[in-house]
Amino acid sequence: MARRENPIFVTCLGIGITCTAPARLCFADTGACRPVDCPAGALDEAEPCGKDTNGGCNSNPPVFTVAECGDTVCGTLWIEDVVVDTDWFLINHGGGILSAKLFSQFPGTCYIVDGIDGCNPFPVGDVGCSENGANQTPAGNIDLPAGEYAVLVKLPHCLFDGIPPDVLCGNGCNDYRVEISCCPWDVEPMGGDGIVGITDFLELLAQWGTDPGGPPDFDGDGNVGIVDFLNLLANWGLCP
Ligand SMILES: [Ca+2]
Ligand SMILES: [Ca+2]
Ligand SMILES: [Ca+2]
Ligand SMILES: [Ca+2]
Repeated sequence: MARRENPIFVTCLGIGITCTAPARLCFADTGACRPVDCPAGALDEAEPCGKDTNGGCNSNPPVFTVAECGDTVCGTLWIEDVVVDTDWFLINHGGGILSAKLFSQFPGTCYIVDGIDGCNPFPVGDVGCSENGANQTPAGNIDLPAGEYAVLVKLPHCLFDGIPPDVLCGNGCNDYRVEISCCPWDVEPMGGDGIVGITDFLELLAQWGTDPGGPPDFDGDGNVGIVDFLNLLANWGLCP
């Protein structure tokens, strides 16, 4: 259980991170949170709102929800009084690209975390951001050696500055979905189908010349172009 005033990964990991998420809840802007779809076959976080049974390196002893590449996980995140929920999904990664895409009702952040063995955690790759039910930036998207990593979902540090809005359970703004992928070229259909093929190529064409803030801008240069096309071609076929 992480305490708001000194939670290991709530303060440390958030410092210096700029998400476009406003420092208040989405429903403060719109009057209602946009729903987040949870597709059939998704993994349930198996942690009721108000509990923290997968607090990872914020818990003693550390405790994780086990997930794997290709999993979509549906869960909730909450704050109450001085306690904040952090959700840690343990991935036994076979090596290669690892990324996670968060879709949350609240302004949320997502990280690929290394140093899980012994719990000296540090983030690797890009910081993922999400709000109003939409993904802004995928987390990680980085080539990693085989080993244990965690996908961490938490509220951004900006929520702890000024007046912290309580993401109380039952306010209808707690839901999220996180898509864990070791195959960023598999962008279509949503969540991937395990194959890099023609539909993924068509999606790349549809986004040609744009900056989607993630795949299919595979090299992260802020533009979908020829390098991304060659990247996709090089990974044509079944996902690893
Ligand atoms: Ca949770
Ligand atoms: Ca948790
Ligand atoms: Ca595909
Ligand atoms: Ca690019």
